[in-house]
Amino acid sequence: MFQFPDKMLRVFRNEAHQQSFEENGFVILPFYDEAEIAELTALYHALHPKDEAGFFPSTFSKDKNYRHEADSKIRQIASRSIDAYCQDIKVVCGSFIVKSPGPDSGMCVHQDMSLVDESKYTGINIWVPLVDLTIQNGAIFVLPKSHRIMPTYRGSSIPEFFAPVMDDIIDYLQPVVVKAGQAVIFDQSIIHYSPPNFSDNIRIVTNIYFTHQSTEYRTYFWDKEKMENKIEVFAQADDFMTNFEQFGENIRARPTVGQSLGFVDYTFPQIDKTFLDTHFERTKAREIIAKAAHQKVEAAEDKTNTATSVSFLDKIKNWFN
Ligand SMILES: O=C(O)CCC(=O)C(=O)O
Ligand SMILES: [Fe+2]
Repeated sequence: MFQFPDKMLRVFRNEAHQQSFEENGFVILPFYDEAEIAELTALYHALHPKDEAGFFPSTFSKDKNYRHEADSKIRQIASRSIDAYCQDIKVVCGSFIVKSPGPDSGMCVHQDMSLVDESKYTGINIWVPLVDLTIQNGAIFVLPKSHRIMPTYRGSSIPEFFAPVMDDIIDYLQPVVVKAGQAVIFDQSIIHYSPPNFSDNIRIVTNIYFTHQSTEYRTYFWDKEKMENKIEVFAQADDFMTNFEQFGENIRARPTVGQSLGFVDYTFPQIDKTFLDTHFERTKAREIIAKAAHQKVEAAEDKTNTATSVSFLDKIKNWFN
């Protein structure tokens, strides 16, 4: 097992931004102006004329042109604010994350996969909606300060330390309801959750991944059968996120790209309900999310039921059972 560094290497020019980020695991800052929002929205529709159902990040797309164009244009447009806020960093991936209306567009309680050696470095997302967020249309929920409760190696093959309390965590989350163009800049190890989009419109977000200038990409893989208490470490190229092809299907398989650096010990930590209660404040997150879903149900019931709204309604109802 590793320890987090005593002091995070600095990435924000402004000391208050750095402190807030280190303490809470995220910071909210103005990011895109109106022209940039319009340009990025047009870019999304031009690159991806046919929306998919559910939750669809461009990094999962089989359309390489979409992935690459999104990556380069988003980085280019975001550079104004990134240069203003950040220092000593490298930006490695820009992407769109879109949630279509419908009950399948949620993303469960999770931490993002590890992409750096977190004993020294920090992987950071700049997550910016291109529409004003509401609880209904796809706000993100975070567990403040959870980025430092447990050093972990993360990847689809590795069990999460909070797996036994995955559902209970909802009762401690805080909604982050930002306006179009405002960034939620968060540590990839913070626990977060994104409920389904219960509105009638798609929710487009740009997500930009960055880390410290000198950091190399790392990914982590657990072969349960072969190595009970060890994790295999892989060095990956900087364009890993933009090119990786295993996100869609065989995400749990050993990476077919990158270079194995050998094995590290891992204790597979786990927490329970008492741990949650001791470390975090209870919130009304569950109630707020349920209310947003029920508003959708009521609105659909008010309408003369079209086929679409009926099936959407049934799915939302199932989502709560
Ligand atoms: O876009 C969202 O609402 C959440 C995205 C997210 O957490 C992820 O893609 O890992
Ligand atoms: Fe995430």
